[in-house]
Amino acid sequence: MILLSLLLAPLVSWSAPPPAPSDLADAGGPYTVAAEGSVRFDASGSSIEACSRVSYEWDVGGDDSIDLGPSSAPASTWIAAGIDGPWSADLVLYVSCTVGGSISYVGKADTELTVENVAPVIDAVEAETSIREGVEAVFSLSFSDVEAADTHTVSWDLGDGVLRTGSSVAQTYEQDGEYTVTVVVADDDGGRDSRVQRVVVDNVAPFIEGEPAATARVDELYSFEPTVVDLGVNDLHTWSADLPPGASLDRATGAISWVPGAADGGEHTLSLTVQDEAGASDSLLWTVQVEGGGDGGSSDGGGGDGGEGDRPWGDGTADPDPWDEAWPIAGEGCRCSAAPSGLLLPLVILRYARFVAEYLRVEGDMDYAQVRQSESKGPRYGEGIAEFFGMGVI
Ligand SMILES: [Ca+2]
Ligand SMILES: [Ca+2]
Ligand SMILES: [Ca+2]
Ligand SMILES: [Ca+2]
Repeated sequence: MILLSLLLAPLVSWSAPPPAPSDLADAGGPYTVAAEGSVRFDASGSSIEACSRVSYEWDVGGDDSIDLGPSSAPASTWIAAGIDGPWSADLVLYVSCTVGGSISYVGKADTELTVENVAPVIDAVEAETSIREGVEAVFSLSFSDVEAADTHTVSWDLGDGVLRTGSSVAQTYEQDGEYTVTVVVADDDGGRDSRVQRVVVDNVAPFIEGEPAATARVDELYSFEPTVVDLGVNDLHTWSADLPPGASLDRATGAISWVPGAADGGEHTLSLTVQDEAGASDSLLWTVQVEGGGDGGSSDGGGGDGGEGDRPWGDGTADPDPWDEAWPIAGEGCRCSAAPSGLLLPLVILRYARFVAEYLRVEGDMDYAQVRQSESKGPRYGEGIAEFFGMGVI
């Protein structure tokens, strides 16, 4: 033993003392990185001064499987690919130190590595550019999340008390007005994104249903009880009329009653107008021939609401297609027939024929009013509707 010490003494005096393995490795950290993000592991705090050659290796998860290295550089970049945050694990650093020709030491150090969940991101919210009361509109959301393993829920507050879930939802606003729509997408780890948008819902004009009789008899009751169709649920309506003397209007229902006297014989022009709360209106203008009196042939020519100048085709000629003109844009005249009285009956027949034809085409659960709006009349009162998402976040 003494002899061996004497033999080694010259060698020890020529080399620096090797570092103790417990002081060799310094893993830095702890480290935190977002899912799919990158992080730089830094072992530059290791005590390698006495090493002639150094090698660094990193084991993510501490499972004895090397994920980075070996490398001669103390720092290495690691990407949290394919990991569903939140997730955490041990990060183990191995430092191999060579001293001189063949004497090596391996140091080991631990730290903590955390991969955080990444919130989803809303890419776009889409809806029809024009939304009308009583008409179904579809809202849809597109979003992204870097973590493929995450699941998501999409929640909508449509601003009228209606809540829905799903990437695409259907909504029917019962009334015109402005609504604030809030959509939230959330992942299963608590990450979320939201967007708030203003929606402008346009009013739809009411429409008078019913066909008044074209003839009346002296001393007999002539009556007409219209109904009003309005896609705006609970829209309140007001009625007005231009009637012969003696005729009366029920302003709550639009019902007209009249008992012509002997002096009322001949042709009379009547008009009836209904208006909703937003000021959109519909009018009927028709003639009644009073028979049975001795004073036939007179015409009071009472004129309709706004006069013929307001009519879409108010030049005294027959409307080429009275059905298509039947839904005026709010404030743009009336649905009135300016045709000569001899053409009135054919126009009435034509209108009813179109009515029946349209009704028979109804499919599914769409009601008559919806079909008329969506297929026949929709574009006519769809103007002035604000853009939906072009208005930006509020
Ligand atoms: Ca996640
Ligand atoms: Ca996520
Ligand atoms: Ca309305
Ligand atoms: Ca309305």
